[in-house]
Amino acid sequence: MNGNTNFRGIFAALVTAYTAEGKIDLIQLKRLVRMLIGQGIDGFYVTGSTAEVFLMDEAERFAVLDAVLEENNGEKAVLSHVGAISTDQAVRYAAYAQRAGADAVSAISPFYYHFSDEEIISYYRAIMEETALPMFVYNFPAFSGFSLSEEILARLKGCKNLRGVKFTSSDMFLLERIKTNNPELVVLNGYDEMLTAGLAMGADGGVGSTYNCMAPLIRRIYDCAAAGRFEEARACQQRANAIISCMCRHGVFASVKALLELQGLSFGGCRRPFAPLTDDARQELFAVYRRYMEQE
Ligand code: MN9
Repeated sequence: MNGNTNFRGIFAALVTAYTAEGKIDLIQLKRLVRMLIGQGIDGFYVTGSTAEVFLMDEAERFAVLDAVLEENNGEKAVLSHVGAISTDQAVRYAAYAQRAGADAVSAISPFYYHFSDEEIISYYRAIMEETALPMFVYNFPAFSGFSLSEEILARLKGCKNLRGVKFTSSDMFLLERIKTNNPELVVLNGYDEMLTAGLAMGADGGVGSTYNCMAPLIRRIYDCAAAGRFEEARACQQRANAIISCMCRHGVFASVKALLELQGLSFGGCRRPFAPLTDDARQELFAVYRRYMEQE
């Protein structure tokens, strides 16, 4: 462990780099980690949705985590996403993250089969009881089909390593209720386009895919909000959202990777069935990005 256990601030949900042959490119990934540290990121969220984790095999998952930990070298907090559809797999991934030296784990709820609340609670309990790392429950109803509630969270609080929630939902009322009623938990905002709103409602920071390619602007949003300067935070958010809106239209992860090209990194596209970006999309993204990031 790095000893980076504050977990507040802005965490890049790292994208995955591929070589021309479709293998994971750990050299480019490490370059991104180094670049983001230089741009003032507070930490990394590794092998999450943004990393296309469900299109990766187990060995790749572990190799990505190892590479990030190696490059990070204890400088920033590293949260390792260990979620899976199987409790046993998630426990195994969490055990690996602990051995490898991650600072915390996070897990999406098991999906696809519409597991009951009881089954989902037992999944989280198993991960927390069978590994020692702090846990961030990943609430992402739009993709997982499961929505965290205050009641379920209260039941998970019986586990001493529950540390917080990665909250990817636009239900700002629920975000506020969770933080206000559980001030000891760290709440990390998940939709980048709503970061200012999340921070205004009490979030301690954010995790985001778009942070990979616009960390300086996200840093300003966070710093302004932390200083209570919400007008300025909102102005930065409006610029970020002009870019995010274009990214959402063309596919967020492929767009992040294309925009990293502007910073000299070569990440390739996304794995199938994600579609490649068209040339028109790429040109539009570059133009919007240059227009709204140039003031940074
Ligand atoms: O980590 C990300 N969610 C996903 C959170 O990747 C599914 C967000 O950063 C979104 O990509 C972003 C765009 O909607 O807010």
